[in-house]
Amino acid sequence: MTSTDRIAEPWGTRTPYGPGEDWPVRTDSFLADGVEEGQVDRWVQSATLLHSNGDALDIAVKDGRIVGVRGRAEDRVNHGRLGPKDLYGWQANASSDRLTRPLVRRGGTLVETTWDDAMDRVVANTRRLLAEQGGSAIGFYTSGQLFLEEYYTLGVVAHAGIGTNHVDGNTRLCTATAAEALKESFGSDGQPGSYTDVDHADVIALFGHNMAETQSVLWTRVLDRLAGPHPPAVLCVDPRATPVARAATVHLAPRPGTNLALMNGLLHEIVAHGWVDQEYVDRHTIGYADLLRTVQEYPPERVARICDVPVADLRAAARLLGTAERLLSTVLQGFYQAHQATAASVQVNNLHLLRGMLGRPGCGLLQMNGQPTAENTRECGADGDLAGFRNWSNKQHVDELARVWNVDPMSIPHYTAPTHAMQIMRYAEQGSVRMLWVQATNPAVSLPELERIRAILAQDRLFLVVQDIFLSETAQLADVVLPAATWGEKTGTFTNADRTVHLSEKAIEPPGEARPDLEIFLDFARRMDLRDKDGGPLVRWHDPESAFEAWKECSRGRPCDYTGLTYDRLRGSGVQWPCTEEHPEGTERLYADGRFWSRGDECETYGRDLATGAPLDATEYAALNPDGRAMLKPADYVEPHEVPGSRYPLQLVTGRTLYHFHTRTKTARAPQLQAAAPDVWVEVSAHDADALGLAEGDLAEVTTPRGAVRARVRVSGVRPGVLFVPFHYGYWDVEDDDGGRHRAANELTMTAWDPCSKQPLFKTAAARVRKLADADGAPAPAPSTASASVVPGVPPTAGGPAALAEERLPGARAGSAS
Ligand SMILES: Nc1nc2c(c(=O)[nH]1)N[C@H]1C(S)=C(S)[C@@H](COP(=O)(O)OP(=O)(O)OC[C@H]3O[C@@H](n4cnc5c(=O)[nH]c(N)nc54)[C@H](O)[C@@H]3O)O[C@H]1N2
Ligand SMILES: Nc1nc2c(c(=O)[nH]1)N[C@H]1C(S)=C(S)[C@@H](COP(=O)(O)OP(=O)(O)OC[C@H]3O[C@@H](n4cnc5c(=O)[nH]c(N)nc54)[C@H](O)[C@@H]3O)O[C@H]1N2
Ligand SMILES: [Mo]
Repeated sequence: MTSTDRIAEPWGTRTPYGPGEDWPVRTDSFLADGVEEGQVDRWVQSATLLHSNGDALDIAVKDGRIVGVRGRAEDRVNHGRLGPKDLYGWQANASSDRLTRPLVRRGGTLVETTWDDAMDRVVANTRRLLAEQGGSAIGFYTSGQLFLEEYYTLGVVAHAGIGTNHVDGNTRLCTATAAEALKESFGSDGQPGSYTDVDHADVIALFGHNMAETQSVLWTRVLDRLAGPHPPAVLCVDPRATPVARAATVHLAPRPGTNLALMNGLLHEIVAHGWVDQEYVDRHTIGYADLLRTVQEYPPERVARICDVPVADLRAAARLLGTAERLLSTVLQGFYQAHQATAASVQVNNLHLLRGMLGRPGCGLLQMNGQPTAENTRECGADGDLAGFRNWSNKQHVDELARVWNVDPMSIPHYTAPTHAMQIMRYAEQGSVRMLWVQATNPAVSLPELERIRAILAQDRLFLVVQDIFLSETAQLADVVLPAATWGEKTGTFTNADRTVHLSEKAIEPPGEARPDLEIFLDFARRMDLRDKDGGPLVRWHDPESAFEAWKECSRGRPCDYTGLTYDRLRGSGVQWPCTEEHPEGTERLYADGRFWSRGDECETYGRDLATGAPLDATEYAALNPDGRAMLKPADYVEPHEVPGSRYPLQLVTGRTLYHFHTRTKTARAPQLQAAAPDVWVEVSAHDADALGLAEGDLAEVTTPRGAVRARVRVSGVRPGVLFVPFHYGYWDVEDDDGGRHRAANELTMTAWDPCSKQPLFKTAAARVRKLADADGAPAPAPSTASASVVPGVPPTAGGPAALAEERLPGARAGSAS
């Protein structure tokens, strides 16, 4: 065993391997100070929850408390490895400020109450609003961080029980574009690729994805390939000097908001050089001629001007993609949180279709997920879509779902597309949504234009229910707060970005009266006395395993078929769906046979016009794609909503750092993680810092037309003309003159979204920055990852003795000293 400071060395020790070889095992663990592995009472199977990678781990339990975690060597996803958030993040569970009793607002303040009182209020308001206005008065805003069983139950309750179309998740901010891009190209959601594609690829391309910081164990796999024989070439498309960019063979740092132009330029070169797999295109796709017409307009010189990248780099990137034998691509928020999100992400699908790079080892396409369980939100229809990737505008699909739920098809709202989260907020603002039930998400920090969001959530006329584990910024605005149990305290399954399903078992009791989210939903259904069409209970299950069994029936015959899985089967390694009687081992890659879920009677959607988002109907779709092929859909580039001008001369992008998760309710309560990135910062390029008289550590103010944020200046490798602010810092943990309301990146972002996926734009806004005060002798509180200072002498981030974690390398004996 080796002890490593995993704050300083987030990816740990290299275990190099070559193409087609198995990724070696390396077992990572971190236990509370003074606890030895031999003293642990029990190890309880689970997987990581602070990103979408689904790294399997065991939770160490001693005296009824969580005392640490250890990666599961036998799991297909991580082969034992864990990242920094996984190693240290579990400490938040035991935080002394967990919510332990329900709260209700009395005379303006939140006071403790009983479950009966809290739930009675929720039920009374639901009944009153149903009587006065019907289901459209009630909205549900859920998460990508609950378990499959919870989403499925919520979906049934909200759609068939309450009968509202206003159901969405924070997945709208996260992977709505992944889902939409997959639907547009392949007819249905469902991730084509597999993480094992890293083992085989000769080119790995990351589009707007800082994998090193956001799926750090997957990046470890890439690093191990890079350290081994015949390493893959890496293409990075990101305006910042991320760790991915530093490892890249070619790094394109485009002007933010120009992804579609860039992709069209790359496809132009692929076509012009004859790098198209014409046989694949002819047999399996439609739309080639249209695509050709569009990309013809994007020669490299034009694209280089739009994106402001060197034309030679653009050509080099196209050559990598065009000559790859096994191309693995990943796409994430640099593409998804932008104004032409779906259109740009679809071009990555087009790249794989043109090159015939699907369904073979190494030829992977990962329209990534971000949150641990976002995949399940989508599958179960807790994002508003119909459960099992069913098409709300296809009567047969609605009828089928109604049969599974034993309800009248008319009781499942499907008269129009499900209301997306930003529209639910708009209805709440206008007053037609009068009750909003928020679970496991913190919109008062994570939605754009926070001043507006706070005003909406704080309205007297809106009955706000918040189900959380801490008194988040959102919970502080609630009328009723329901204390939830979380990971480690409840059982359930969840599915990662490569369709691997993991079981996470309860390890310890939740604190106080906190209850699993599933129990809260079941209790609500019982108290509401929700019934099916024969008068039986609408929700016929009573615990996680029976909920899973019910979901299996709903998934039967659909792309995300879980019928071959059981809880018992998941004790061991995770398994990739579809998993059926015919494919009991699960399915590594989708579309290996060139068959897509895109026939009119199968597809999840009839698709949209990529430019306007206008939906197609069944007839138009049938004419477009009669044989159920993959669809090559082109789109023209248009400028972002806000472009720099004289008042706001810069572009602001927001995003993440390695050590924090979202609004930090968990990671700020893990001392090693909080110390690594204790406060907000703004990244400025050396060029702009010079021009604006800013230096490392100065206090600055970033302003957009929506608001202002005060942050220390980090002079980083970000593209000139671009500012970066992490969105992790809300105000629950600051006490100052304005309650910390100058810290959140979303004070700056705008109310606007992609026309197809309805995903908000977090990555392009016009901004300016000015100095407020000189540095007080210290550098900015920013870590040395993508945010590393380019100023000499700024020390790299380290965790010290408190952050020493163990690594057990191949060949090392358990328990032996290093
Ligand atoms: N450490 C950590 N890991 C996480 C999370 C976390 O909070 N912290 N959250 C999880 C979740 S929910 C998600 S969704 C994922 C997100 O994971 P990522 O998408 O990797 O993270 P982001 O930092 O949001 O954005 C990625 C990159 O997009 C770049 N970018 C900005 N604008 C543009 C543009 O116009 N074009 C291009 N090509 N790139 C651009 C940014 O510079 C940034 O480096 O991470 C997951 N993993
Ligand atoms: N500016 C900007 N804004 C962004 C982004 C960006 O890149 N830039 N990214 C967007 C993306 S991709 C995402 S995913 C969102 C994330 O945004 P949020 O979902 O708002 O962020 P979290 O902090 O993860 O909020 C989860 C909440 O659930 C609570 N919680 C944790 N576990 C449980 C549980 O088991 N049960 C219950 N009931 N509650 C629980 C936590 O305490 C926390 O309050 O932010 C989006 N906003
Ligand atoms: Mo996300």
